[in-house]
Amino acid sequence: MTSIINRRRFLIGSGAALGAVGLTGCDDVVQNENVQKVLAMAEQLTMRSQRLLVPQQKLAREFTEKDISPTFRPNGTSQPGSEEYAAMVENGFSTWKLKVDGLVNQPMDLSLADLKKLPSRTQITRHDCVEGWSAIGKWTGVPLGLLLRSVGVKPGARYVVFYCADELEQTLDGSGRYYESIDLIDAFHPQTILAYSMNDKDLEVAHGAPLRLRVERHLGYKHAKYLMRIEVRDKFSDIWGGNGGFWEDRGYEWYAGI
Ligand SMILES: Nc1nc2c(c(=O)[nH]1)N[C@H]1C(S)=C(S)[C@@H](COP(=O)(O)O)O[C@H]1N2
Ligand SMILES: [Mo]
Repeated sequence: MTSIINRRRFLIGSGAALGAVGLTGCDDVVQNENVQKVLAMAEQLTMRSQRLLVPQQKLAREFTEKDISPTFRPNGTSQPGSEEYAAMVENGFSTWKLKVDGLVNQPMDLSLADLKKLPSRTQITRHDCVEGWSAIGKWTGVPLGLLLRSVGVKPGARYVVFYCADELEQTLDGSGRYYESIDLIDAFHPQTILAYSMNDKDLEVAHGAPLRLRVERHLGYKHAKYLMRIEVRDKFSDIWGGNGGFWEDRGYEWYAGI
């Protein structure tokens, strides 16, 4: 057990360091504050370099088209309640932007159209909810590692925090808003994607439109829906309950590996 944890720590360290090294050749581009240039840069990054960055990561099992579940039940929030979200549904998410900030060299706001221009990955995987149900779905989206290397992860970064549009619990201080976090190992895992499509269609509201996380070697609650912001951080102990996620603040394990 100890050796697994140590190896994980070691990989987190080297992942961040390599991320920073990978950046140096592209400084000119990231200084430019031009989303299009960063997108172009992302396109040059290949899955091969991603594999070199964090080698030896086990893949979650992938299935075939015929395995796709005829019904995939929505869970947790199936319709965020805010007026802001309703307005975005109304305009087809044309005003939605994903904020990417924190310990990155080039913070930015990306539209859905921007994200769809990036290289994508499609995977058919099984979603396992801790409540005891599973379903197989087909997901398409942007590999998170590719996005992170495009914006450039700063040394000292260890986690990626995902902020969502929905409040699962109504509170006065806003602590009922859904959020999640993963470490850089999982962030750079080849099957960790920001999915905008499910079963060959635009992601439905019930499943997290316009963008949700797929982090395939983890239980369902890590797969944050309704993404609004991604923040790269050195810790998460200073966010809300300090445990790294909505359900983690209510007693669930932070590391929900399967
Ligand atoms: N923003 C947000 N993300 C969320 C949840 C939620 O309530 N809000 N529920 C989680 C849980 S417990 C599960 S099992 C999955 C369900 O995904 P689905 O609705 O596509 O089935 O989303 C996860 N991500
Ligand atoms: Mo779940």
